[in-house]
Amino acid sequence: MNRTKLFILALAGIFTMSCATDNVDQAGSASAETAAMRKFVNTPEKAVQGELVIYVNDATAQQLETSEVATRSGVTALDAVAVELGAEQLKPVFNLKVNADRKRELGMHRWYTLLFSKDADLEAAATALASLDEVERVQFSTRIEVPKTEAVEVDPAMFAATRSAEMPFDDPMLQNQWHYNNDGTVDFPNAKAGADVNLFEAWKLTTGRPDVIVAVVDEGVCHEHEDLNPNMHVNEAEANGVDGVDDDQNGYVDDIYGYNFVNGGKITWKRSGDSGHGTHVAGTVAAVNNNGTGVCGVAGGSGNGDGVRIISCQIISGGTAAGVSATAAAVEYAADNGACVLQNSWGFGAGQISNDSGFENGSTSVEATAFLYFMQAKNHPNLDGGIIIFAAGNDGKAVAGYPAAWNKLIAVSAIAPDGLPTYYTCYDRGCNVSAPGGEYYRKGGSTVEDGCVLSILPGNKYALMQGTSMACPHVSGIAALAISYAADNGIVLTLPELKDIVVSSVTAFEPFTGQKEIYEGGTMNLASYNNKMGTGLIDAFRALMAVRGTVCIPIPLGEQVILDISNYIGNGKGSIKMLQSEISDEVKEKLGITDFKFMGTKLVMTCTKPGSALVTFKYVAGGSAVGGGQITGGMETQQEFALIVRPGVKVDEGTGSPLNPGGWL
Ligand SMILES: [Ca+2]
Ligand SMILES: [Ca+2]
Ligand SMILES: [Ca+2]
Repeated sequence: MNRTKLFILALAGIFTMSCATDNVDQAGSASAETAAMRKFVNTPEKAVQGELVIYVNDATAQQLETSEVATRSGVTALDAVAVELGAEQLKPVFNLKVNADRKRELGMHRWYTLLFSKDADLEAAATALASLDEVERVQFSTRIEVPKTEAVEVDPAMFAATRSAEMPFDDPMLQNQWHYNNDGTVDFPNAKAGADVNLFEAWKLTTGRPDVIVAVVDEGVCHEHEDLNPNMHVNEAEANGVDGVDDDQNGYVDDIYGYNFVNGGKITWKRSGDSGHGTHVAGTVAAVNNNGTGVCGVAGGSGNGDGVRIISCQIISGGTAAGVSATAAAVEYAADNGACVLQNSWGFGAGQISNDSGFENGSTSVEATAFLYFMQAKNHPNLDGGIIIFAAGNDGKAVAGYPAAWNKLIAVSAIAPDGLPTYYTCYDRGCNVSAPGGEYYRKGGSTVEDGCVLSILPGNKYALMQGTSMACPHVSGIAALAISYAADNGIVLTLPELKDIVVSSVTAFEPFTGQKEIYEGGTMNLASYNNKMGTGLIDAFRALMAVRGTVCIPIPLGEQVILDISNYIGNGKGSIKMLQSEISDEVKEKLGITDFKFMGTKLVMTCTKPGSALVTFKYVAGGSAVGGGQITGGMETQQEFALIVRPGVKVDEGTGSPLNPGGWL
């Protein structure tokens, strides 16, 4: 009885098995292929031929490390596929000579680049690799977009002074850098005073520190430039070493001012096809201030060798961009060589990756791994990680490109001197904050460039450029200033705190309405940008106040305002009683304050000079403050505020109070 049953069961088993065997040739191989493709991190669109990045399992990684890294990996299955592809090289993406333990934790030792014949079918090769048990992920080496930038060189002698206002530093072209301080006189339609990053006020507190290193991931930075060279980070061992030798044994030959990840070796900027993009970007972060020469950088110091330092991580050369593994290695290099700010004006084409999970696919691509590593790097004692800033992209789309859009990075959109979105800027999804990126415009049939961002160009030149690429380094520079200011004041910031400071130290935009005429002809419908330019326009002074923990009170220039101090304390709804009805003569003089008067918690005054001042108000919090007379149970306390007087701050007509947030500052 039992035996029969068993027999039947066995027969049934055989029957089932034979059915499966009949179909294995078609469906089986198709499903194997589908399974293999699930290991793809991205699509082959715009991928470099003859190159794939693979993430192997741990056992294979160990085997690869112990064997000679060459065409023969020592892993039989991998070798078989490699031979079939005509593989030339299998090499680790990351440099395990430095910080190996931390890299192993992130699985960085498991990423390899396989170089093979450019004639091989890339997708077939990827499928063959992905079908191996040893390989957990396969990534196509997407080529990054080379920024299409047009630099318009300016003649320092001819670039005449247009502003009468006193400049904080003696650099002759600083007055033309409207993006730092805009008084509305730049030759641009509807140029708006205050459409800038409010840098002059920030410079009164800090101009940078040499121990803050900003890595510029871009074209090679021309470190010889007269107005940048003193602010370049120098690897002394290589600078005093032997050409062609890795003097400091960090895995990179001749990395004096950074490293060339496209061609290997020294930084270059003179190849045909180079645009000067990386040099221009670096100049905005750290051109040397107060040296009587050229322009200024956001964190370029005060002329005493005290600017932040630049490392060049070259991923574009002669108009050709590196693939993803070289770019990931460039980010790793920045982390391993002291950078705490990663400045990135590059990306993949907008729309190529559509969401965060697409970018993080399979818990991360090779470049996302590198970013995570950078964010963990503690290269400055006053910041517990590394901050990454990206240009949002110039496709004019309602989404930032990747990697910029990734939620762990800060993406920067661009405004023009009119304080409005530029015609090219990406906006909306993935865009976190705005900064001046400049814009061309047409006047009388010719192009006027004054609305662009002014910085340096290789060959001791100076030039105007536009783009989110130009907006981004303003934010990187301000992040560097914030770290500097924290260091000056003994404050240690966490990475989330610094990211919050960067995206919240802004002036909210007034509602955008109507149409704006644009350079390329036609108009842009401004309403579609409402609430989509990130949190607002970044403000350097506010960022420093945020580091300090001081509340900012924006005040319009030359207009009487009524400030209710209780609005700026706590949630603005508390019960307080002012114990102070004066501010110092020094502050009154600095801000040109007239008709000053306190009425309860309300301060009425007119400020006639632009600038900022710190004031401390004493008050009683809680208790029976209402109705005056005896105070019962309140706590005497005090709070510091920053009064910021600027043109263009909007005042509520009903109450006479500055609109904050939502007011233009
Ligand atoms: Ca070296
Ligand atoms: Ca050397
Ligand atoms: Ca200068």
